[in-house]
Amino acid sequence: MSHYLALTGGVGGAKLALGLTRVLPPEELTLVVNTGDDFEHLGLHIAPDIDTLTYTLSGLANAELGWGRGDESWNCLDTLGQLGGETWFQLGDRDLALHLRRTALLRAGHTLTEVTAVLSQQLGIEPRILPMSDDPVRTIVHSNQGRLSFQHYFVREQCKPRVEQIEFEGAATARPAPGLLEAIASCDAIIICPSNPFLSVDPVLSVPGVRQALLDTPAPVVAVSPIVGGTAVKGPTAKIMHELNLATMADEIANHYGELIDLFVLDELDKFLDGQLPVQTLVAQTVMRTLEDREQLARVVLAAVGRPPDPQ
Ligand code: FO1
Repeated sequence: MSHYLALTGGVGGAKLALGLTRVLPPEELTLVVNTGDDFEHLGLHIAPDIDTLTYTLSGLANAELGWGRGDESWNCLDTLGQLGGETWFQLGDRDLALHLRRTALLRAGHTLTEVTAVLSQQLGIEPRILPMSDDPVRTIVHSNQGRLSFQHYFVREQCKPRVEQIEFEGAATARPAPGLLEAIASCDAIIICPSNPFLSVDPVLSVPGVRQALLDTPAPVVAVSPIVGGTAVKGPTAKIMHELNLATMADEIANHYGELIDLFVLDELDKFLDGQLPVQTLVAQTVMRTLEDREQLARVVLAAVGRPPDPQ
Protein backbone atom coordinates (compact mmCIF):
# COMPACT_ATOMS: atom_id res chain seq x y z
CA MET A 1 0.00 0.00 0.00
CA SER A 2 1.22 3.49 -0.81
CA HIS A 3 2.00 5.92 1.96
CA TYR A 4 2.66 9.66 1.85
CA LEU A 5 4.05 12.00 4.49
CA ALA A 6 3.19 15.69 4.58
CA LEU A 7 5.23 18.06 6.77
CA THR A 8 3.18 21.04 7.83
CA GLY A 9 3.03 24.04 10.12
CA GLY A 10 -0.02 26.18 10.63
CA VAL A 11 -2.55 27.81 8.39
CA GLY A 12 -0.81 27.76 5.01
CA GLY A 13 0.37 24.17 5.23
CA ALA A 14 -2.95 22.99 6.60
CA LYS A 15 -4.65 24.06 3.36
CA LEU A 16 -2.62 21.58 1.30
CA ALA A 17 -2.95 19.00 4.07
CA LEU A 18 -6.72 19.27 3.73
CA GLY A 19 -6.42 18.83 -0.04
CA LEU A 20 -4.34 15.71 0.47
CA THR A 21 -6.92 14.22 2.86
CA ARG A 22 -9.57 14.77 0.19
CA VAL A 23 -7.56 12.96 -2.47
CA LEU A 24 -5.84 10.13 -0.56
CA PRO A 25 -7.38 7.27 1.42
CA PRO A 26 -6.76 8.11 5.12
CA GLU A 27 -4.54 5.07 5.70
CA GLU A 28 -2.17 6.33 2.98
CA LEU A 29 -1.41 9.67 4.66
CA THR A 30 0.52 10.80 7.74
CA LEU A 31 0.66 14.49 8.62
CA VAL A 32 3.82 15.45 10.50
CA VAL A 33 3.26 18.69 12.39
CA ASN A 34 5.54 21.38 13.79
CA THR A 35 5.40 21.72 17.58
CA GLY A 36 7.91 24.56 17.87
CA ASP A 37 5.01 26.99 18.34
CA ASP A 38 3.75 25.09 21.39
CA PHE A 39 3.80 26.81 24.74
CA GLU A 40 2.46 26.64 28.26
CA HIS A 41 -0.14 29.37 28.69
CA LEU A 42 -2.65 29.84 31.55
CA GLY A 43 -1.35 26.52 32.86
CA LEU A 44 -2.35 24.75 29.63
CA HIS A 45 -0.26 23.09 26.91
CA ILE A 46 -1.18 24.93 23.72
CA ALA A 47 -0.18 23.28 20.41
CA PRO A 48 -1.27 25.78 17.74
CA ASP A 49 -0.11 24.01 14.58
CA ILE A 50 -1.56 20.68 15.70
CA ASP A 51 -4.80 22.47 16.57
CA THR A 52 -4.93 24.45 13.32
CA LEU A 53 -4.53 21.20 11.40
CA THR A 54 -7.03 19.36 13.60
CA TYR A 55 -9.67 22.05 13.25
CA THR A 56 -9.02 22.38 9.51
CA LEU A 57 -9.38 18.63 8.87
CA SER A 58 -12.46 18.36 11.09
CA GLY A 59 -14.15 21.32 9.43
CA LEU A 60 -14.26 23.21 12.72
CA ALA A 61 -11.67 25.87 11.84
CA ASN A 62 -12.46 29.55 11.80
CA ALA A 63 -12.44 30.00 8.03
CA GLU A 64 -11.34 33.61 7.90
CA LEU A 65 -8.65 33.39 10.58
CA GLY A 66 -7.43 29.89 9.76
CA TRP A 67 -6.78 29.17 13.44
CA GLY A 68 -9.11 28.48 16.35
CA ARG A 69 -12.70 27.36 15.87
CA GLY A 70 -15.46 28.97 13.86
CA ASP A 71 -18.24 28.25 16.34
CA GLU A 72 -16.68 30.14 19.23
CA SER A 73 -17.75 32.21 22.23
CA TRP A 74 -15.39 34.22 24.43
CA ASN A 75 -16.94 34.18 27.90
CA CYS A 76 -13.94 32.65 29.62
CA LEU A 77 -11.43 35.04 28.04
CA ASP A 78 -13.61 38.07 28.81
CA THR A 79 -13.95 36.98 32.42
CA LEU A 80 -10.23 36.22 32.59
CA GLY A 81 -9.59 39.83 31.52
CA GLN A 82 -11.88 41.11 34.26
CA LEU A 83 -9.83 39.07 36.71
CA GLY A 84 -6.57 40.59 35.48
CA GLY A 85 -5.47 37.53 33.49
CA GLU A 86 -3.60 37.53 30.18
CA THR A 87 -5.90 37.94 27.17
CA TRP A 88 -3.39 38.69 24.36
CA PHE A 89 -3.67 35.07 23.12
CA GLN A 90 -7.27 34.61 22.00
CA LEU A 91 -8.60 31.36 23.43
CA GLY A 92 -12.27 30.71 22.77
CA ASP A 93 -14.51 28.72 25.13
CA ARG A 94 -14.65 25.61 22.94
CA ASP A 95 -10.97 25.82 22.05
CA LEU A 96 -10.16 25.93 25.76
CA ALA A 97 -11.89 22.58 26.23
CA LEU A 98 -9.39 21.00 23.83
CA HIS A 99 -6.46 22.53 25.72
CA LEU A 100 -7.91 21.38 29.05
CA ARG A 101 -8.30 17.84 27.68
CA ARG A 102 -4.84 17.76 26.16
CA THR A 103 -3.21 19.12 29.31
CA ALA A 104 -4.99 16.60 31.53
CA LEU A 105 -3.94 13.69 29.30
CA LEU A 106 -0.34 14.92 29.20
CA ARG A 107 -0.32 15.30 32.97
CA ALA A 108 -1.66 11.74 33.24
CA GLY A 109 1.55 10.64 31.50
CA HIS A 110 0.41 10.24 27.88
CA THR A 111 2.75 11.47 25.14
CA LEU A 112 1.84 14.27 22.76
CA THR A 113 1.63 11.65 19.99
CA GLU A 114 -0.87 9.61 22.02
CA VAL A 115 -2.87 12.68 23.02
CA THR A 116 -2.99 13.90 19.42
CA ALA A 117 -4.27 10.50 18.29
CA VAL A 118 -7.01 10.56 20.95
CA LEU A 119 -8.13 14.10 20.09
CA SER A 120 -8.02 13.40 16.33
CA GLN A 121 -10.15 10.32 16.79
CA GLN A 122 -12.65 12.19 18.97
CA LEU A 123 -12.95 14.79 16.21
CA GLY A 124 -13.41 12.15 13.49
CA ILE A 125 -10.08 12.73 11.75
CA GLU A 126 -8.81 9.56 10.06
CA PRO A 127 -5.33 10.34 8.66
CA ARG A 128 -2.60 10.06 11.31
CA ILE A 129 -1.49 13.40 12.77
CA LEU A 130 2.02 12.96 14.16
CA PRO A 131 3.83 15.66 16.15
CA MET A 132 7.43 16.02 15.01
CA SER A 133 8.54 15.00 18.52
CA ASP A 134 7.08 14.17 21.92
CA ASP A 135 9.91 16.14 23.50
CA PRO A 136 9.70 19.92 23.84
CA VAL A 137 11.24 21.91 20.98
CA ARG A 138 10.51 25.64 21.18
CA THR A 139 11.05 28.17 18.41
CA ILE A 140 12.80 31.18 19.92
CA VAL A 141 13.07 34.41 17.93
CA HIS A 142 16.15 36.52 18.68
CA SER A 143 15.14 40.00 17.64
CA ASN A 144 15.92 43.68 18.06
CA GLN A 145 13.49 43.47 20.99
CA GLY A 146 15.48 40.65 22.57
CA ARG A 147 14.77 36.95 22.95
CA LEU A 148 11.09 36.18 22.31
CA SER A 149 9.17 32.94 22.59
CA PHE A 150 7.34 32.15 19.39
CA GLN A 151 3.84 33.24 20.43
CA HIS A 152 5.18 36.38 22.04
CA TYR A 153 6.82 37.24 18.71
CA PHE A 154 4.00 36.05 16.47
CA VAL A 155 0.90 37.13 18.44
CA ARG A 156 1.77 39.45 21.30
CA GLU A 157 4.25 41.51 19.25
CA GLN A 158 2.43 40.78 15.94
CA CYS A 159 5.65 39.84 14.12
CA LYS A 160 6.82 43.48 14.37
CA PRO A 161 10.26 42.83 15.97
CA ARG A 162 13.12 42.48 13.49
CA VAL A 163 14.30 38.89 13.36
CA GLU A 164 18.04 38.42 13.80
CA GLN A 165 18.23 34.69 14.48
CA ILE A 166 15.84 31.80 14.98
CA GLU A 167 16.67 29.10 17.55
CA PHE A 168 14.98 25.77 18.22
CA GLU A 169 15.42 25.36 21.92
CA GLY A 170 15.48 21.70 22.98
CA ALA A 171 16.07 20.37 19.46
CA ALA A 172 19.47 18.87 20.33
CA THR A 173 17.95 16.44 22.83
CA ALA A 174 14.58 15.91 21.15
CA ARG A 175 13.73 12.49 19.76
CA PRO A 176 11.66 12.12 16.58
CA ALA A 177 8.10 11.06 17.30
CA PRO A 178 7.70 7.26 17.36
CA GLY A 179 7.69 5.89 13.83
CA LEU A 180 8.63 9.16 12.14
CA LEU A 181 12.07 8.17 10.86
CA GLU A 182 10.77 4.78 9.74
CA ALA A 183 7.90 6.45 7.90
CA ILE A 184 10.30 8.80 6.11
CA ALA A 185 12.46 5.83 5.06
CA SER A 186 9.58 3.68 3.82
CA CYS A 187 6.98 6.06 2.39
CA ASP A 188 6.35 6.74 -1.30
CA ALA A 189 6.92 10.50 -1.05
CA ILE A 190 7.31 13.34 1.41
CA ILE A 191 5.48 16.61 0.76
CA ILE A 192 6.68 19.80 2.47
CA CYS A 193 3.53 21.92 2.62
CA PRO A 194 3.64 25.69 1.96
CA SER A 195 4.27 26.69 5.56
CA ASN A 196 6.85 29.21 6.67
CA PRO A 197 10.17 27.40 6.08
CA PHE A 198 12.01 29.38 8.76
CA LEU A 199 9.40 29.25 11.52
CA SER A 200 7.34 26.14 10.76
CA VAL A 201 9.34 23.66 8.67
CA ASP A 202 12.85 24.22 10.02
CA PRO A 203 11.79 23.16 13.55
CA VAL A 204 10.72 19.79 12.10
CA LEU A 205 14.05 19.51 10.27
CA SER A 206 15.88 20.41 13.49
CA VAL A 207 14.76 17.23 15.26
CA PRO A 208 17.84 14.96 15.24
CA GLY A 209 17.68 12.36 12.51
CA VAL A 210 14.92 13.97 10.44
CA ARG A 211 17.13 15.88 8.03
CA GLN A 212 19.38 12.86 7.48
CA ALA A 213 16.34 10.60 7.01
CA LEU A 214 15.07 12.95 4.30
CA LEU A 215 18.46 12.89 2.59
CA ASP A 216 18.70 9.10 2.81
CA THR A 217 15.17 8.10 1.84
CA PRO A 218 14.64 6.78 -1.70
CA ALA A 219 11.26 8.56 -1.62
CA PRO A 220 11.05 11.85 -3.52
CA VAL A 221 10.78 14.98 -1.36
CA VAL A 222 8.69 17.76 -2.87
CA ALA A 223 8.24 21.26 -1.44
CA VAL A 224 5.52 23.73 -2.36
CA SER A 225 6.68 27.34 -2.31
CA PRO A 226 5.01 29.53 0.33
CA ILE A 227 6.32 32.57 -1.54
CA VAL A 228 4.36 33.64 -4.61
CA GLY A 229 5.31 36.57 -6.79
CA GLY A 230 7.84 37.84 -4.28
CA THR A 231 5.59 37.82 -1.24
CA ALA A 232 4.23 35.38 1.27
CA VAL A 233 0.77 34.01 0.73
CA LYS A 234 0.24 34.16 4.48
CA GLY A 235 2.14 35.38 7.52
CA PRO A 236 5.60 36.91 8.00
CA THR A 237 7.65 34.71 5.65
CA ALA A 238 8.63 37.54 3.29
CA LYS A 239 9.32 39.96 6.18
CA ILE A 240 11.59 37.41 7.86
CA MET A 241 13.42 36.67 4.61
CA HIS A 242 14.09 40.39 4.21
CA GLU A 243 15.34 40.60 7.79
CA LEU A 244 17.59 37.58 7.19
CA ASN A 245 19.00 39.37 4.13
CA LEU A 246 17.39 36.94 1.71
CA ALA A 247 15.65 38.07 -1.44
CA THR A 248 11.93 37.48 -0.92
CA MET A 249 11.71 35.26 -3.96
CA ALA A 250 10.66 31.65 -4.43
CA ASP A 251 14.16 30.60 -5.50
CA GLU A 252 15.47 31.56 -2.07
CA ILE A 253 13.05 29.03 -0.59
CA ALA A 254 14.40 26.32 -2.90
CA ASN A 255 17.93 27.32 -1.85
CA HIS A 256 16.90 27.14 1.79
CA TYR A 257 15.74 23.54 1.41
CA GLY A 258 18.75 22.78 -0.77
CA GLU A 259 19.58 19.13 -1.30
CA LEU A 260 16.69 18.03 0.92
CA ILE A 261 14.22 18.39 -1.92
CA ASP A 262 13.95 16.69 -5.31
CA LEU A 263 11.19 18.87 -6.68
CA PHE A 264 10.06 22.45 -6.02
CA VAL A 265 6.54 23.56 -6.90
CA LEU A 266 6.29 27.17 -8.08
CA ASP A 267 3.16 29.21 -8.51
CA GLU A 268 2.24 30.30 -12.04
CA LEU A 269 3.25 33.85 -11.05
CA ASP A 270 6.82 32.58 -10.70
CA LYS A 271 6.94 30.44 -13.83
CA PHE A 272 9.88 32.52 -15.09
CA LEU A 273 11.92 30.54 -12.55
CA ASP A 274 10.84 27.21 -14.03
CA GLY A 275 13.89 25.21 -15.09
CA GLN A 276 16.19 27.96 -13.81
CA LEU A 277 16.92 26.45 -10.40
CA PRO A 278 19.39 23.77 -9.34
CA VAL A 279 16.39 21.64 -8.29
CA GLN A 280 13.71 20.30 -10.61
CA THR A 281 10.70 22.63 -10.70
CA LEU A 282 7.04 22.31 -11.49
CA VAL A 283 4.58 25.16 -12.11
CA ALA A 284 1.10 24.93 -10.65
CA GLN A 285 -1.54 27.08 -9.00
CA THR A 286 -0.27 27.07 -5.43
CA VAL A 287 -2.53 29.82 -4.10
CA MET A 288 -5.42 27.92 -2.52
CA ARG A 289 -8.58 29.98 -2.18
CA THR A 290 -11.18 27.25 -2.52
CA LEU A 291 -11.50 23.64 -1.48
CA GLU A 292 -11.14 22.66 -5.13
CA ASP A 293 -7.84 24.61 -5.25
CA ARG A 294 -6.62 22.59 -2.26
CA GLU A 295 -7.63 19.30 -3.84
CA GLN A 296 -6.21 20.22 -7.25
CA LEU A 297 -2.81 21.18 -5.82
CA ALA A 298 -2.79 17.90 -3.90
CA ARG A 299 -3.50 16.00 -7.13
CA VAL A 300 -0.75 17.87 -9.01
CA VAL A 301 1.82 17.22 -6.29
CA LEU A 302 0.90 13.54 -5.96
CA ALA A 303 1.01 13.05 -9.74
CA ALA A 304 4.44 14.72 -9.77
CA VAL A 305 5.75 12.15 -7.28
CA GLY A 306 4.38 9.29 -9.30
CA ARG A 307 1.01 8.49 -7.77
CA PRO A 308 -1.33 7.40 -10.55
CA PRO A 309 -4.43 9.65 -10.75
CA ASP A 310 -7.47 8.23 -8.98
CA PRO A 311 -10.17 6.85 -11.26
CA GLN A 312 -12.55 9.81 -11.45
N1 FO1 B 1 -2.88 33.87 16.23
C1 FO1 B 1 -3.04 35.21 16.42
O1 FO1 B 1 -2.55 35.98 15.58
N2 FO1 B 1 -3.70 35.70 17.49
C2 FO1 B 1 -4.23 34.92 18.45
O2 FO1 B 1 -4.81 35.41 19.41
C3 FO1 B 1 -4.12 33.50 18.28
C4 FO1 B 1 -4.69 32.61 19.19
C5 FO1 B 1 -4.60 31.22 18.92
C6 FO1 B 1 -5.24 30.31 19.76
C7 FO1 B 1 -5.14 28.95 19.50
C8 FO1 B 1 -4.43 28.49 18.40
O3 FO1 B 1 -4.36 27.17 18.13
C9 FO1 B 1 -3.81 29.40 17.53
C10 FO1 B 1 -3.90 30.77 17.79
N3 FO1 B 1 -3.29 31.69 16.95
C11 FO1 B 1 -3.43 33.03 17.15
C12 FO1 B 1 -2.52 31.27 15.78
C13 FO1 B 1 -1.13 30.83 16.15
O4 FO1 B 1 -0.44 31.77 16.90
C14 FO1 B 1 -0.40 30.55 14.83
O5 FO1 B 1 -1.29 29.92 14.00
C15 FO1 B 1 0.73 29.56 14.90
O6 FO1 B 1 1.35 29.46 16.09
C16 FO1 B 1 1.66 29.93 13.74
O7 FO1 B 1 1.29 29.18 12.65
